[in-house]
Amino acid sequence: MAGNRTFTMIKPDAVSAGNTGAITKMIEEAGFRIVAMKKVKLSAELAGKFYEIHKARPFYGELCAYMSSGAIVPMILEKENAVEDFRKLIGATDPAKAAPGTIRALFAKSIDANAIHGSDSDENAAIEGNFFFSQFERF
Ligand code: 3AN
Repeated sequence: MAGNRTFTMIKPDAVSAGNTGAITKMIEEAGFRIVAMKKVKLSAELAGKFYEIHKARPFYGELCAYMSSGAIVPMILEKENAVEDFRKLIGATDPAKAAPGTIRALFAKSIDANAIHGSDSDENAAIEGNFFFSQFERF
């Protein structure tokens, strides 16, 4: 059975462009409830830990440098079929391939500065949510 929670982060390009509010509005209007949310800046070391599963990929170093270059807004979200529905709302990793109307099509600058993250499985959603939020930060 599909889970009802996913994890997201609004990435540095979208936060610094002032799109946090517009993106959060789209998320809520799509029927997701915000369970937890904050604004933080990762160190390169913490970004490296978060993206450890991508360690072998050629863009790992760049990705960690990018994700620690500015503030991000991590959130835990709730909705039926959350992981799959949220991946649809954000669109493809490469904004040039993202469907019209998706968050990445509207706000992403490039394949690395792509505005937003969405967990790819229930298991990773739980791991990623636990990385950023304690039990006292979920409502
Ligand atoms: P998604 O975030 O859509 O699940 P993944 O898991 O393939 O995409 O990649 C994780 C992150 O790594 C992406 N959000 C993106 O920022 C970055 N990334 C993916 N592919 C590339 C690439 N070819 N060049 C640079 N960065 C990439």
